[in-house]
Amino acid sequence: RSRRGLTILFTGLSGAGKSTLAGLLACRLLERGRRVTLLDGDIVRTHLSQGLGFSRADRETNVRRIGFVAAEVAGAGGTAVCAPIAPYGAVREQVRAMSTARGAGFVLVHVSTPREVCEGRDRKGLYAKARAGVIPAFTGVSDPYEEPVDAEVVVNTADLSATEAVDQVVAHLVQAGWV
Ligand code: GGZ
Repeated sequence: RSRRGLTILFTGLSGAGKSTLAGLLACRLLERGRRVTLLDGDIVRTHLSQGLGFSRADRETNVRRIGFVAAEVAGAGGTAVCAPIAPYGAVREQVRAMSTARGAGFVLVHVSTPREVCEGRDRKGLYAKARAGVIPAFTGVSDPYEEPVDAEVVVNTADLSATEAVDQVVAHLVQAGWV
């Protein structure tokens, strides 16, 4: 089993399933004896990024902060599981570079659930608010999401259960020698 640190970055739209999958994956990795830090969007924006909004600059700052903490964790041999939208490819690349510069691994997981499906679910009613203009600059509606071209794993929760999606991520980690 690898003792190298590892950052796993989930990226995808609001409602795509990132938090669910990140939480399930964290449990699976804990069961396999890895030391895991979960950096979920809500927790990060409450603590690490309190006061930041959703402008391009604030999103970039938020995701870079996540990348910095993840690199610290992974650089020390731990596993950081992160689940921001992370809409910008260049910033995702910076996050990758921060971890690999510390000798840690990096795995990008694109939760590719289509916007129509996320909007159809609309568990939190955010898409409706975005359509009504109540929430401005909402990712996938009125703000960009740059589709990754460099994801190690792509999972679409429209086609897969959460368990099946996490199984695919774990299968990649096993195949790549991380667990
Ligand atoms: C996108 C927004 C917005 C806007 C509030 N655009 O589904 P959620 O609610 O729980 O997760 C979304 C979360 C996105 O924050 P992140 O830190 O992951 O974004 S980023 O990586 O771009 O910094 C959503 C909620 O915050 N939310 N306003 N305008 N999502």
